[in-house]
Amino acid sequence: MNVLEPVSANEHRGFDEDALRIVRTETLSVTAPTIRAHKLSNTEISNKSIIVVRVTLGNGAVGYGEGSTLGGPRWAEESPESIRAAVDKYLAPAIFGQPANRFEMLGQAMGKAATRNTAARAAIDSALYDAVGRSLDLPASQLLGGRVHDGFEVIWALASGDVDQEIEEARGKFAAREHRRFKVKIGLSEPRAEIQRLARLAEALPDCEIIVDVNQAWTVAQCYRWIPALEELGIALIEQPVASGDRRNLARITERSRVPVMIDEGAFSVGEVAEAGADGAGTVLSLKLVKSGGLMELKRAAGIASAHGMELYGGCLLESGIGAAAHLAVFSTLPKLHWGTEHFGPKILTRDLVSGGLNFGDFRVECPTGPGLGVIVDEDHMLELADGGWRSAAS
Ligand code: MUC
Ligand code: MG
Repeated sequence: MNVLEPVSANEHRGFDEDALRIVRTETLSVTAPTIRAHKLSNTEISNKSIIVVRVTLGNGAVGYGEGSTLGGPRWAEESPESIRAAVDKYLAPAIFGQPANRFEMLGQAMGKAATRNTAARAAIDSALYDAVGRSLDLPASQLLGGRVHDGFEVIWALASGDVDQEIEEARGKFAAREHRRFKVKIGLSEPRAEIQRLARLAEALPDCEIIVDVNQAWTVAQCYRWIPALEELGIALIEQPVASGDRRNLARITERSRVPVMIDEGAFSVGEVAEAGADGAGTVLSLKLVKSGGLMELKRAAGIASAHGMELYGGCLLESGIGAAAHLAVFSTLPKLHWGTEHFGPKILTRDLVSGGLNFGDFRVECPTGPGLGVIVDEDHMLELADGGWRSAAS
């Protein structure tokens, strides 16, 4: 079907839903090395574990999705092993044989088959949008409401913990016009030492914006004591300072802080986002597929947060180009993404899993415009990094 050919009044082309039925779902476990150690308050990685999902439709179209984790089941409950098991054993069988274009219906079926397991569900959902988009010759963003934005300013994370290395890295990124906004991962050592590290960074990077991610490492008392110092340094945003389950205290901290506070690990489901919004637990929400469990659901989370007056931030979990493209498809359709995005993941890998379709430059990442997720997946490279080959899910 040529979508550019005009259709006369009353003519109905439709499309063959039968051809879009899911005939196969496979998983591949990939370990992709990173260019340097990436340290968070609760984990450190030098290799990124990724579960790639490949869905094949009756018409032969293939779509890819990515299940992301950081350091096993540490950033959240899911691990590469649990994602693969959930896809193979529960999620893929729940949607086998169904028309892949019924995204909402399949999302419901997956939600019934597995509670939470949002990274696994998002990986399949991304693959469905990719395969259906390729079948209809439409970008996934078109299936999500159509593009509002062509690209976004992209943030880079400084996370080696070695301030001299971080200054050199950031200066290099700035000079190359790749990044001028930096997220510093803190909570690695005592707050006083972190403030000194941040002061060095702020002094060395006068034309850059700095935000911090505490990844739940601070107590409420530490927040009260040290957030004023962050404010003095001109830090633009504080991400998830306290434990994810402690939304009440996050609300108290948000109320007291003059620096905006972002909720990340503390709000996964739309219900949690609604509660955070109603309680004032953060004035910014980090949007992530691993939290929402699907592309449309991510869009819903954005809508609910916006209705509560929260600003939106395009979060990541260091996804490769596959996962980054899935996020950008959604982000591109949002009325506003106030803080831009941090999808630097493809560039922290020594080599991305995609060989084309995703372009970075001039401090921005452009949203892919090709069919499906719009990226060219490098299967050969993925297989080189894979632990075994593709595994077929139960049907
Ligand atoms: C997180 O908590 O935001 C995203 C970027 C990064 O450096 O860590 C992740 C996880
Ligand atoms: Mg975070």
